[in-house]
This record gives sequence, C-alpha cells and structure tokens, in this order.
Amino acid sequence: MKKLPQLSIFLLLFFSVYGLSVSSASAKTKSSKVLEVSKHHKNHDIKAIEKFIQKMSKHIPEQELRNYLYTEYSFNPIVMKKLIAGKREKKNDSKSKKKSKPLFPQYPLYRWLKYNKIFIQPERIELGVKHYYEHKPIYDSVSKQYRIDPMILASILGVETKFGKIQGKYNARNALITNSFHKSSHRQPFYRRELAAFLQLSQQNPFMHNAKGSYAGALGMAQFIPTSYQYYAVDHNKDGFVNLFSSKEDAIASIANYFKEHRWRDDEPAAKLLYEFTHQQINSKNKLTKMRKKLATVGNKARKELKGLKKIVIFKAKKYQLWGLYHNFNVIKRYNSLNSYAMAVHQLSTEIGNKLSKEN
Ligand SMILES: [Ca+2]
Repeated sequence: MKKLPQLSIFLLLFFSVYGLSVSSASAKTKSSKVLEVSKHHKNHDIKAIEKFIQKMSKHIPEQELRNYLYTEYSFNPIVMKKLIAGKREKKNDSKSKKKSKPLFPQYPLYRWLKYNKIFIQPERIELGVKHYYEHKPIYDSVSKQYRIDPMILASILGVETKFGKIQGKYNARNALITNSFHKSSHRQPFYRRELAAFLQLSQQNPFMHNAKGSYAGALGMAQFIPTSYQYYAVDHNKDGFVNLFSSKEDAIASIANYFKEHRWRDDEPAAKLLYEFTHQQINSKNKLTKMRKKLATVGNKARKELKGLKKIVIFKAKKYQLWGLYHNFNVIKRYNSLNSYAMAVHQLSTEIGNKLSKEN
C-alpha cells in the first residue's frame, strides 16, 4: 500500500506529542515506527491506542484512517470503528442532522475506494494466479466436493492473509485474554467465548499453544475465530489434525465448508455488474437527472430478467458501478459483514479467474 504523506506527518506529530520514541530519526523510520506502535499495541496499553486513534481521527478521514491502521498495524477494524465513531458522534452531532439528499435515492450507495485500492490491484491478482496454479489439485478436489467456485475460495485467502503469507503477529491467547478482560474491551462476553474455544483447541492441538493471530484472535490462513475453527474447520488431508496454519488443504477445505454450511448456492453468482459510469457523466443537474432515469431502466430490466437477484446497489470507487447482488453476496458477508469486504472478495475472484482464462 502506498504511504499517505499527510498521514505520515500526523504519525510523526503523534509520536512527538505522546512521547512514543522513534528510535531512528533517519529517513527509514517506517519499520521503527511500526515496531513502536506494535509494541505499544502488544502491551495492550489500550488508553494510549485510544488517544492515538482519537488524535488522528481529527485530521484524517475515518475510512482512510481505519484502512491505514488495519493494513499497516493490524489493528482490529471493529474496535477502531467504535473508537473513532465514539469520538466523532459528539462532535458531528449537529452536522449529521443536516444530511444532504442522496445522489441516487433509488439505490443504496456504498463507497469502497480504499478496499478497492488495497485488494484489487495487480500484485494481489498476480499472486492469486500463482497461488492457484501451485495448489490446483487441492482447489479442484475441494471445489468438486463442496460445490463452490475455487476462485472464491482463493480470493478469501487472498483478502484475509495474502494467500497465507500474513497470518497475524499477535500471540492469539494473549490477544483473546486482553479482549476478554480489559476494561476498555467493548465485547467481553464475545471474546470470553472465543477464549474458551481457543483453550479447548490448544488442548487438542499442541501446535496451537503459542499460535499467532490477529489482534482479535483470528487464526491461520483462513483467519477463523476460535469458535468457527471448532465448528467449521476440517481435516482435509486426513493427518489427524485440523491445521489452518500450515496446511493449505485444511485451510481451503475449511473455507469451503464454512460457505457450504452458510448455504452457498453453486448455481448463482455473488454479484453481477449491471452498469458503470464516471463522475463526469453526472457532473451537471441535467446529466444527473438523465443518469437516474437510465439507472432506473437498467435496474427494472435486471429485476425482470435476472433470476435470484436480491438487491441492486451502487458501489463507488474510482467509478460508479450499479451491481445486482445475490444470496451468495450475503454468504460472503457471513465471513465479514462489510459490504466492501464482500465486494473485494467477489472482484478479486473475478480478476484472478479472468487472468487465468487469458493465460489458458
Ligand atoms: Ca490436517
């Protein structure tokens, strides 16, 4: 991900204000900054993290900040959302009442530029193609057994852990203990269930004692939370262990099993692109009125012709796109409830698939 210069300035500002020493003042301070923040984070000094996020949130757009902290420091996005929202709610209360009219009243509009930039880019697509070729026999057998598009399975691995490469850097047990008992934790009952599940899993699987995971305790290549690990993960290679950390067979089949259990429909897509347009095509009142009519026509036609269509929405990244969403889109959202996440998984799967068919 490209660094945001504005963000770097505020990071430096923050470090000086809050006394988080940056050990090297050279131009190559990125790694040391990461170390310092991670150290802080690892030590569960939640107050300092809150201060950090609140300070930053005054200057940086919320989505940008969340994505930055997530990709650069693996901060838990749900916790961050709450922290940032908590801070902003009071401040923007009067403003939020004067909400302007939506551009397209007939369809919900989701912005996903940052997710689009992070996940739908050539490097990740290329990695996906390589990863698929390397593990084609596994994908073929799992896809056949569970009746799920192998591109979707690969795409989940791609979005979650860059195809197994980045599985989280926190001691999973410690992260879960902190989230379960620290007074700043917003979801103690949830995390206590997850901690109990993790401890049970550790008893059955010695390799999990010191397992690393995300700040929220998500585990392995598929980033399953411990209860999902217990309920949905499978021992596909039949070695007697369900190992999502180092067995690609187990990881890929476990994602497939998760989707199967959440009723994936093999005969339907997750989403279908219906129409695309740019900001220039709506930059006057006249053009906007015409576009609204056009979108109404396209939407009505899709509702009549596309079997199984559940919902029509607009996703805005660099362009505006009108999408028809199906049941399977909601199945992806069972993995992560963000619309942007599900769209990233869908589009990455399509891009990897397209590249593979071009090469064949
Ligand atoms: Ca296994």
